[in-house]
Amino acid sequence: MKSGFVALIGRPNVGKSTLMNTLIGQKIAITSNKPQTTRNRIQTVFTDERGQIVFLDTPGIHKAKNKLGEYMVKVSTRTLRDVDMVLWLVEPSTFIGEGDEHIFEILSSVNIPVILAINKMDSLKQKEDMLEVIAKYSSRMKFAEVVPVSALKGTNTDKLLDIIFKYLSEGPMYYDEDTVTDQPIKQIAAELIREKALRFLQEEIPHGIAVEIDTFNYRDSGDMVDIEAAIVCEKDSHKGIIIGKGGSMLKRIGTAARKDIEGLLESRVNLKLWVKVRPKWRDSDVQMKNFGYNPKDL
Ligand SMILES: Nc1nc2c(ncn2[C@@H]2O[C@H](COP(=O)(O)OP(=O)(O)O)[C@@H](O)[C@H]2O)c(=O)[nH]1
Ligand SMILES: [Mg+2]
Repeated sequence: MKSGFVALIGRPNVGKSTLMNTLIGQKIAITSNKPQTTRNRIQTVFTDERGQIVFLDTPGIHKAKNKLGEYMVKVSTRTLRDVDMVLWLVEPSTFIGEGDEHIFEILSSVNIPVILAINKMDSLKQKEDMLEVIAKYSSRMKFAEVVPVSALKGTNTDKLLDIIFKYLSEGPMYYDEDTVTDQPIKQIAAELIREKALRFLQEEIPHGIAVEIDTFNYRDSGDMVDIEAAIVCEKDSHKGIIIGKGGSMLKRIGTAARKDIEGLLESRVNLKLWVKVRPKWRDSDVQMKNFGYNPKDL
């Protein structure tokens, strides 16, 4: 059996979390069209007769604007120290921006295979354009393989799994075959709530949001889980927007999150949401730790 740890890296919003979910066939990491959706390292496990791949989804590598941002970049770069392979995701464009230049720099000092996945191939009309993108990146460094994929449509993702197994060595099973993630279920539930807030809210508000689960109780009857959670934001004005007119926004977030959490828990869910203000929590060590973003854990 083959096994190993594979880090997914790339700029925010290239589709790392979407690809990881597609590869393991289950939604564990939340995704959105807002950059910096993923904040922590999320580990998921793929097991079949060939062996086991442990994927590490990371926050995107970007220019940090606050302590939370610094923490996120550190998560991404530290992850590279403990893995057997890197899966670098880029967009199908021949323009290589500052963010990807920075990743070239980071990768120049790693001695493990790097697979380049050019994601969002569904967004390209011309096949020739993809060949140009491949040529552009390949001229810059030696990749183990370069493969165009669509995380959203599932194109070439089986091929990508084949390629990953090809470059892994024989090794032990790190998790039993039923394990899909190291994330506690309570944390996935909190993330699903944050995902809905990210999706429904405009622009700068989502970045200052965290979700705290206050209650998580399975009823004795076994057919209902009671969850109370707080959406934490940085300003009173944001609180008003999150609640919405007559509570409409909070209701929308709650309804969508409840449906997803019911799917996750395979049970009915009674979800109560609150909104709390914690000014500048993204620059507070104590608050960050409170929400599970602890630099000491890295
Ligand atoms: N068209 C297209 N969009 C994609 C694809 N993969 C991801 N996306 C979208 O890109 C956005 C960012 O995805 P996400 O996985 O959160 O990116 P991350 O920040 O790198 O983890 C979301 O809106 C996804 O739906 C793809 O293969 N094709
Ligand atoms: Mg992500």
